Amino acid sequence: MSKTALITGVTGQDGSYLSEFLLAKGYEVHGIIRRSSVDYRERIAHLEGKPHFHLHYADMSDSMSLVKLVGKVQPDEIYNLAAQSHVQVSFDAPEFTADVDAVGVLRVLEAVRTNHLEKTCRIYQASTSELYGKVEEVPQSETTPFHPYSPYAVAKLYGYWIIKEYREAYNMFCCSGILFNHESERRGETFVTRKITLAAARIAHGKQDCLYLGNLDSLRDWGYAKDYVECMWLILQHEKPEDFVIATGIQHSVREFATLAFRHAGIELRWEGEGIEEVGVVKNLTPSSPQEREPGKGVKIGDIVVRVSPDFYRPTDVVNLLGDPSKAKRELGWNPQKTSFEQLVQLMVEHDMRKVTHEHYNLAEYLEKGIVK
Ligand code: NAP
Ligand code: G4F
Repeated sequence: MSKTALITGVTGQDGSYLSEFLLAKGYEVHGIIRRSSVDYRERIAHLEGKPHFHLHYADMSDSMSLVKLVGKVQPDEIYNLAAQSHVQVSFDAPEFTADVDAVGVLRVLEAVRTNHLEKTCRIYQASTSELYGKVEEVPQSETTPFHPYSPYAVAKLYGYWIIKEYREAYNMFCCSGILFNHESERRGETFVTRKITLAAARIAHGKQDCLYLGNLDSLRDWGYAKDYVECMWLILQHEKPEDFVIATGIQHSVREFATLAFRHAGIELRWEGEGIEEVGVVKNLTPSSPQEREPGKGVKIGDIVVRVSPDFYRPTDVVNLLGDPSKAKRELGWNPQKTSFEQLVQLMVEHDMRKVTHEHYNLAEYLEKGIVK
C-alpha cells in the first residue's frame, strides 16, 4: 500500500525537491497551493499532471481550508514547510509572519486532531537554525538553548514548542527538523547565496555592473537542499518522534561564498576596505571567463563589482551559525556532506550562467527535460 503525504509549501524550494523524493518512493503526494493573481509554480510545473501528484487550494492562515483538506486527503504524513521564510522580510511584515509561521503550525495540528487522525498521521515541522539566533554556543546541537533574533525566528520558536507540546500532551508523532541553511538552483533569488550566484553570472556576462550586499562577515552552515529533504523523510520514519539538527558541520562567511561564486564565473576577486566601505575588486579574469571570450564585453581588472549597502543590514542579525549533525548521522544514518560547499557553489553558478545566457530560459521546461536537477 502506498503512503499518502500532504506537503504545505509545495511550491517552495524544499517542497519541490521533497515532492520529487516522495514520488520516487511511491507516495501519493498532495500539495497545498494558494491563490495568486499570477501562477508562480515553476518549481513544480514539471510534476503537474503526474498521476500521483495532486494540488489543492488552501492557506496557512485559513483553518477551515486546512481542516477540510486534511479530512479529504487523510494523509499518513504531513510535511509542514509553508512559511513566510525570509528573515529580513519578517521585520517588515511581522504580524503576517507570526500568523503563517507560528499560528499556521497550530492550525495544521488542530486540523489533524479535528479529523481524528492523531494516532495515524505523522507530522514534520520545518524548524530552523534561526532559533539559535544570538547564539549561546558554537556549534549548535539539539541541546543548545534558543535565542531567537528576528520576528521570523520568534514565530518559528512558537512552531517548535507547539509541536513538542502536542507530542507530549496528545502523544502525537510530530517532530521538528532544525535545519541549517540549505540552498540550490531553486533557491529564492533574494536569499544571499542565490543573489550572489545570479549577480556573479550577470556581471560575468556584462548584464550587471555591481552586486550590493549587507553583512559580509555573517557565518552560515550551508548545505544542498536536495540532500536535506531526505532527512525530513527519515525523521518521520524514525521509530520514535524526536527533533533533529540537520547541518553539514562546516561554516563559511558570506564573503567566502561570494569569492568562490565569482571564481566559478571566471572572476577572481580581492577585498579592500572595511565595514560599509568594503569592496570586491576584480583581481583577475580566468582564461575561460566570458570576458576573455568576448573582448570589450563585461568587467575589467580593477572594476569594483561588490559593494556594501546598509539597505541589507538587519535590525538584529544572526551571525554565527554552525550545526552539529552528529545525532542525525548516528540515529538516521544521514550523510551530512554528500554535496560539498564547493560543489554547491559550483552547481548554483553553472545554473545561473546558463540562466543569464539562455534567452528563453524556463525552469519548468529545464526540470522537465532533466537539464536542471
Ligand atoms: P520557500 O522557498 O520560501 O517556500 C515557502 C513555501 O511556503 C512556498 O511554497 C509558499 O507558497 C508557502 N507559503 C507561504 N505562505 C503561505 C500561506 N499563507 N499559505 C500556504 N502556503 C504558504 O522556503 P524553503 O526554503 O523551501 O523552506 C521551506 C521551509 O523550511 C520554510 O518553512 C522555511 O522557513 C524552513 N527553513 C528553510 C531553510 C532553508 O535554508 N531553506 C532552513 C530552515 C528552515 P508561495 O509559492 O505561494 O509563496
Ligand atoms: O540568505 P539569507 O537571507 O538567509 P537567512 O537569514 O540565514 O535565512 C535562511 O536560512 C534560515 C536557516 O538558518 C531559514 F530558516 C530561513 O527561512 C532562510 O531560508 O541571509 C544569510 C546571511 C544573513 O546573516 C544576512 O544578513 O547573509 C547576510 N546577508 C548579507 N548580505 C544577506 C545579504 N542576506 C540577504 N538575503 N541579502 C543580502 O544582500
